[in-house]
Amino acid sequence: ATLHVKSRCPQYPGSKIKRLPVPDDKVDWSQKWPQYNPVNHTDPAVLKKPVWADAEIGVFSPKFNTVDAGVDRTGFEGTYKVENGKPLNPHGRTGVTGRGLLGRWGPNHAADPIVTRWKVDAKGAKILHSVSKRPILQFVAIKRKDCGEWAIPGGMVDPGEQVSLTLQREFSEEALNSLSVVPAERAKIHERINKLFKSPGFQVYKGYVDDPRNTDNAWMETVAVNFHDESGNSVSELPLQAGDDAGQVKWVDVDSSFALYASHSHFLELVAKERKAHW
Ligand code: RP5
Ligand code: MG
Ligand code: MG
Repeated sequence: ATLHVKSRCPQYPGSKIKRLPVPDDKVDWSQKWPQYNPVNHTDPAVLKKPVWADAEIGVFSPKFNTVDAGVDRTGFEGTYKVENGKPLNPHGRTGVTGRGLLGRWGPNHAADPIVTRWKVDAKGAKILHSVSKRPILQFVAIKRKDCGEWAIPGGMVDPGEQVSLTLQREFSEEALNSLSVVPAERAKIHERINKLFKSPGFQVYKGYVDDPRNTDNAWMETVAVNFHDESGNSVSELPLQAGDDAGQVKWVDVDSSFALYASHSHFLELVAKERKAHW
């Protein structure tokens, strides 16, 4: 696995907190660092104990590496260590302890729907990239309100929720603004995209996400799934409208030079390879 980088970003998001800088050779927990003294930070919004957040360790001792009271605390990359009652980030040090902006101790599970189509000309013919000579994929991207970065319209899996539902729900909320329409409209959106999301999709990735919110004790994990509109007549015909934690939404050409949030660029690279598209 590659070293996490965004999980060591100097400025912790949504705060004035600066992470303790962790050099590459000290990321792995197996490297001795007796003086390691990270900053402890849990966002006030998390400490307020909203439904999506755990309580502080001490008053609360969840069972890690298992499904505990409906909350999936298993890691996608195997058993993670727990030290002094707190789970340890399986990808190593981040320079911050506590949960930061994340609600759960240990893994915080998300799902990322990667909706794609081919870039076509006015006659409907695939456009080939001038350099790679490969057809160009486009995917639905949202601009995150929290950091202004472009991203896949993903979101957290609710306790007990099927990942297939999270994928469709988050796409509807963030890229189609389903939360802001009357129930009858929502049902229509649901009906229109059901067909695309009913297909099993291509599972692109399942594991750790190098997310800037990660800490030594809390981190993001995701299942990224590609839903491809081959003929360009299903989702492609729906009007995109940003909603919930998305500020903007648009079709973006899949290309290695387009910067994306967390490890999302890596997921798109896997999609491009699979579909023999330009990268
Ligand atoms: C990333 O955070 C995941 O890949 C997913 O896209 C996202 C989920 O968090 P929210 O969008 O709910 O903030 O790590
Ligand atoms: Mg969301
Ligand atoms: Mg989201």
